[in-house]
Amino acid sequence: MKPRATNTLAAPRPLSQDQAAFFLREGYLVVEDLFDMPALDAVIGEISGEIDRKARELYAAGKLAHLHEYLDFEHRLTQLNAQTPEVYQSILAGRLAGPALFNLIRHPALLDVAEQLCGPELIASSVYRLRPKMPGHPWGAVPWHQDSGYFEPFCDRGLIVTVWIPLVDATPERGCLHVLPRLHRDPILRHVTDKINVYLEIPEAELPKGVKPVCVPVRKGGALLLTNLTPHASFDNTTDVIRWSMDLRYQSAELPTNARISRLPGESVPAPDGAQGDAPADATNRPPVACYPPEADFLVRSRARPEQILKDAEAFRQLRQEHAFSPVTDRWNGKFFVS
Ligand SMILES: O=C(O)CCC(=O)C(=O)O
Repeated sequence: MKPRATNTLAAPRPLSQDQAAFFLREGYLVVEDLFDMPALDAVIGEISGEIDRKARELYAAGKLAHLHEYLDFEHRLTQLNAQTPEVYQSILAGRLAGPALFNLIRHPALLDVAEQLCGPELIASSVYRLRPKMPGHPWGAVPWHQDSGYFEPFCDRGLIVTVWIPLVDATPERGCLHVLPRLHRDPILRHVTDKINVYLEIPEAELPKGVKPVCVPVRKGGALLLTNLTPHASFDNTTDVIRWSMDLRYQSAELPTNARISRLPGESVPAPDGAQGDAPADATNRPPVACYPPEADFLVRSRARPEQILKDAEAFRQLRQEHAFSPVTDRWNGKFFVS
């Protein structure tokens, strides 16, 4: 993957040269102590509030016998899920879009890092996910994949940075991420539907031989950065603590995006006819809409069009809710996957 040019003017440089070089060489980087605890605790409070709201709704409807209201964030959902999968499913699919989450996506320390890697016209990619990895849950383990496996082929060659943020300490026992380093400059690997029909996966036989997976624990407050072509996976959570995490993504406005922004003179959107990425044959006349069209991107930092930055939490909620669904190219002949 060709690293995108970064702004050399007054851009903040939160990553040291060694850290940035490590990321570009290895395809991943752990940044310790990126977040202040109040920012993370506000998100935890928002998620806990949503769990409580949904649990009470199901309790009132007679679908839940026990609220387990005295259990903490690290344990409550497991007990609720033992009675009904509905709370877990609503959190997973709920597209939580509250103010604390919005503020985390716009957290200045995080945007400084994203800007350093992606450039100054910074888009928050539509793809952000909340992952309560419950002990023993079959959806907890995520097979080897590259995030680009889920995105439009046009965007394979651009950089979309995944920022994986644990909301509890992510240890090997709790199922932290594993990565395959130094593969992100190679062409994308083939993906297929996984055995439980939930995720995409790289078939085991097609995983490059001789590349040793790296287990990457991350403490609460830190983050793991990945490129869109870095193969990664996570395995079982063998503890009794829910390994809560979020994954956010950032890209340059120079990549296809459905963010509501005006185009600047000379700011190019790659053509789908092979100029960038591996556009499928049937897409030659299709304009690139976004790297992930099903959901809404938005501008989070800009020097060239600061008035178009999304700053209002309610506008964020509305944007996410009202976005007209548009499918992603079915490049692996599978069904539509959302994460
Ligand atoms: O959190 C996990 O276990 C998997 C995360 C992941 O695959 C991703 O962020 O792309």
